[in-house]
Amino acid sequence: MMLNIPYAIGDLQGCALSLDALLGCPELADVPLRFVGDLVNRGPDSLGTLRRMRSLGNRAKCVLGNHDIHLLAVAAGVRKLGRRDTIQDILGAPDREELLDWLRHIPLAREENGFLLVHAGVLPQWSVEQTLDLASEVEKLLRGPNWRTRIRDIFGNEPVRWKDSLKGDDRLRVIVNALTRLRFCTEMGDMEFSFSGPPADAPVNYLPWFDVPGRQATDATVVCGHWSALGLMLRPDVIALDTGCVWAGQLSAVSLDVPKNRKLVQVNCKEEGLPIEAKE
Ligand SMILES: [Mn+2]
Repeated sequence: MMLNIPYAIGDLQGCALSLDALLGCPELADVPLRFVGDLVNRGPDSLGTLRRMRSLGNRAKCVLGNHDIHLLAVAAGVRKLGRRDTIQDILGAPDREELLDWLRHIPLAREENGFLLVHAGVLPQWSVEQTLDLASEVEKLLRGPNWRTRIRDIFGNEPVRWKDSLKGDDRLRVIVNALTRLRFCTEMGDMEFSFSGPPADAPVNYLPWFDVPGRQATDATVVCGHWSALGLMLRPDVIALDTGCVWAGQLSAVSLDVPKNRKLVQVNCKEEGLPIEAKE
């Protein structure tokens, strides 16, 4: 029997109809599925998306995105709903607690066959091994008995620079921010969170995290989403998959194979009435 190669899928953000359409493509029949996070928010059906994801069982494996962690924090009562949030349906659902428990057990990084999945990025100082170890420090907090109070402490933009000697909440905040929010950093790895535009418009002295010279985690291909203004990027060392489905773009899937054999499958957004290219 042929082993099916997994497909990695970009940011869903509550676009359940687009997920249905993508999973209906013949190339994706019976293949393992890997999701780069931001399953919920901004789109019209966050609840339906989470229920579908959970029902995929072991066929689908994910990493957490910033919107997924925001949902957990709102549910825990430590963050307020934003004006543009569309996660209220989950908060009021009869199966809310099962969905939240399922969500908070999803890791922030996964390694599989030479691919490293994260939602946003990997700091230039981090190896693949260190990235997985650091992710597990946050996973422990989210899976722990006090997650509802502790999750408050992993929000915030500071500190912007990683040091191995960081301790406590500062340490966890840098880990969460790199893995779930990073787009641009300096050559020293200082992170920037205010600008979400394309690489060509990078703020002075900042560059995309994956273009920092001497980046350590190059023995795996990093697979990520989070950056719709970057869009689809297929390089030997990085696969970026956020093609702005929730901004009336596409939902994209790429087979996790050697570069020359990678297959791309895309569906146009199936959701009605979404703002076009209102990128964030
Ligand atoms: Mn994101």
